[in-house]
Amino acid sequence: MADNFKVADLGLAEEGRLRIEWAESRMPVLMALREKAKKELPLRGMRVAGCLHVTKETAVLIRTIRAAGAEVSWSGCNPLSTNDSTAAALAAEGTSIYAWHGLSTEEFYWCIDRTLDFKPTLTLDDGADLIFTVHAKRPDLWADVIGGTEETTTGVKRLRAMADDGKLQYPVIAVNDSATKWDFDNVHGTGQSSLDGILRATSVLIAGKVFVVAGFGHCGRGVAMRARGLGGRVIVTEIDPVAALRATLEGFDVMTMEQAAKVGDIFITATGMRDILIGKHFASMKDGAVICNTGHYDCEISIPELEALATSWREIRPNNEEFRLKDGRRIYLLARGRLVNLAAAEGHPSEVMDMSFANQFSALCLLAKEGRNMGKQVYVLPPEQDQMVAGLKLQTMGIAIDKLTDAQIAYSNDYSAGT
Ligand code: XFA
Repeated sequence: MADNFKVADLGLAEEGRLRIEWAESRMPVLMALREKAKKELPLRGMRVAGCLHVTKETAVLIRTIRAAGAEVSWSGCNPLSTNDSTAAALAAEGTSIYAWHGLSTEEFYWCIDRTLDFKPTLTLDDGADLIFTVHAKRPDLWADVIGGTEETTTGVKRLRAMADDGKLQYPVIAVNDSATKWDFDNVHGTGQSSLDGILRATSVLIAGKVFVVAGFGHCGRGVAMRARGLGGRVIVTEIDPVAALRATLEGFDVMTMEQAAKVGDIFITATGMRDILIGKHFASMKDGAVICNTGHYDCEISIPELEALATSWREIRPNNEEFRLKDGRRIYLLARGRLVNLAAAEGHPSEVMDMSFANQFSALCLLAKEGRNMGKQVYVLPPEQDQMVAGLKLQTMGIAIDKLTDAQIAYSNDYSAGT
């Protein structure tokens, strides 16, 4: 076989193909863009290097990029997110892919280097590792790269800092900042997958339980909505008065964590801040309380303080650890305080990735067409792009919406009518 890939086991390709086909059946927007691209070949002649989680959903994106006429070289952006059967299926169908589950830091950079040897004209990132490598180690590639895209908030933040310092060598589109990406990702992706993780790790009934959500940002709001939908009695804790008022007017009980700690059955942190659940909270929780995190880091729950209070510990089920306190009360910690939706479930559903990746694909097409005329800055996709993605999603769901009439458009543009 060709030497343009390195994966764990090519024998897993058939299993991988089935996974990818299942995802394709859940990702109608990307599939519609693929059908159109097969005819128009918007990426003809492009060489796309990607560094993004090798999942079945990413495979649907890769197949779409290739169908649009580009050659592709890929590596994973996280050592633990690579699905080996997906990687095998991609290698077997001719994608130059360097990814396997559990690779070391050294191997991670080796894989990135291989995708850059392919001399890309476009780069696609999740966390900006590929762009950073191009900038730090491969000045020889700068002239050929037309542009890049970035999937995450963290990556976009770093790239904006680079652009501000005048260090960015080519235009980058912040796919993260499209409404049809982060809004649906955070609210609906995190909302459902977090409940999914809690259910897989505990199999408890949510109905009737007091369900405490720390943080009412997009993620917390998604979790609170889904917990309520399953019949939970949902409490929200916040530090921001506006978010707290929003939660209150949406009908949630708002109180301090100190108050909530005494009454909660299930706690989930979604704040992006440290020390949300700490010793004094554990000390007042009810027997049997379940605690978990779906925020950005694994420091939202203070595990050292929980361990300090516990007299014994055991793993009672996968992703579910029982801590017994001195007075006999038990607290159940899910997924060691890491993201419960990744560790105990399967992350965002394919339907959510469909929208993110439709934006990724459109951003690549825009760069292929216009990138040479764009400055060395961080750009966001225009609002029409969000409307196109949302419109396609609705269409594939069989949902029609109204259009403004000419008279209505004239009315909305008419400022002579006064108040
Ligand atoms: C793994 C993703 C990360 C998987 C893959 C396999 C499984 C679960 C790690 C990831 C991200 Cl850091 O994919 C998840 Cl069994 N995703 C994105 C994702 N989430 N992210 C929830 O699913 C968004 C995010 C996160 C975690 C933003 C900021 C910080 C952390 C890639 C992906 N997911 C779909 C997987 N469906 C099987 O393709």
